[in-house]
Amino acid sequence: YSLEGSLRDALRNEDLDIHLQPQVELSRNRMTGAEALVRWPDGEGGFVSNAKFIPIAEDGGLIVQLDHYVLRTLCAHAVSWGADLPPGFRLSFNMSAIGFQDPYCAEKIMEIIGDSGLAPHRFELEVTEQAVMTDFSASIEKLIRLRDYGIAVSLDDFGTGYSSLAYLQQMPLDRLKVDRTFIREVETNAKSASIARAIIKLARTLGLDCLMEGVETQGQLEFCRLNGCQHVQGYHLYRPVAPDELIKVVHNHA
Ligand code: G
Ligand code: G
Ligand code: MN
Ligand code: NA
Repeated sequence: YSLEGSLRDALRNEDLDIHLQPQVELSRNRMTGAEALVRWPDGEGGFVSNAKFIPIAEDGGLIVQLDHYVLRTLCAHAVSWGADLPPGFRLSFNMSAIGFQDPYCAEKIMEIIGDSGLAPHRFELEVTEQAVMTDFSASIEKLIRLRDYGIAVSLDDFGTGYSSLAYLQQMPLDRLKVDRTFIREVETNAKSASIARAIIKLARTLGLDCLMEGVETQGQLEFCRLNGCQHVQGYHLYRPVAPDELIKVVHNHA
C-alpha cells in the first residue's frame, strides 16, 4: 500500500493532528502567537516525517485538502481553548503554493474560519514567495480580501524564494518570517550577520513586523533583540507542542 494511499485514508479518517510552535515578542517577553504544524501519528508513538509526506501530498493532489484539514483542526482546538487564549494571541497556519493558487483559496479560508465562529483577527496565513509569485496579481487580490476580512498575512521562509524587492513592496503583508538559514551562522560568520541585519532592516523599512525562524541559541536570540527583530520562533524558545499543552505553556511563559 502506498504512502499516498495511507495519507488519503488518514485524511478521510481524520487521523492527522497539529502541533503548535509558540512565537515570542522580544521587547515584552510575551508569547504572542503559535504556528500550526501538521502531524501524522505513525501508530507507534511517533510521527511520519513531514519532509516525507508533504511532497507526496503535493504530488498526489492532496495538499489542498490537507491544508484545509489543518485549518479546520486548528479552529476546532481554538474553540476548545476559548477564553484561555490571551487577547491578541494569533494562530498561524500554512498554505502550500498549490493550495494558494486555487481560485477559491481565499473564500475557502474565510469559510472555514467563519464556520468556527472565531474572530478572523485571531488568525494569520503563512504563504511563501513562490506561492505569491506564481500569479502575482491574482495573489495580491486574494491577500487583500483576506486582510480585509481580518486575517493577518506573513511571508514564510523569506529570503529563500525568488521574489524581487520590487514585488515585495507591492505585497499586502503584515509580517516577514525570515527563513531559518539566515540566523544559523550569525554568531560565527560576519557576512551572515550582515545579511541577517539587512533583512531585518528591510522588514522594518517596509513597515512590516519581523519574525526570525529557527532561533536555536541564546546568542541568536540576543542578535535578534539587538538588531530590532521583534519576534522569534525556534527550538531555543519552544519546540512545537501538542494542542492540549498549549494553554499550559502560554500561562507558564515568563
Ligand atoms: O514541523 P516540521 O519541521 O515537521 O515541518 C516540516 C515542513 O512541513 C515545513 O516546511 C512546514 O512548512 C511544512 N508544514 C507543516 N505543517 C504544514 C501544513 O499544515 N501545510 C503545509 N502545506 N505545510 C506544512
Ligand atoms: O516551512 P516552515 O517555516 O513553515 O516550517 C517550520 C518548520 O521549522 C517546522 O517543521 C518546525 O518544526 C521547524 N523548526 C521550528 N523551529 C526550529 C528550529 O529552531 N530549528 C530547526 N532546525 N527547525 C525548526
Ligand atoms: Mn511556516
Ligand atoms: Na518558514
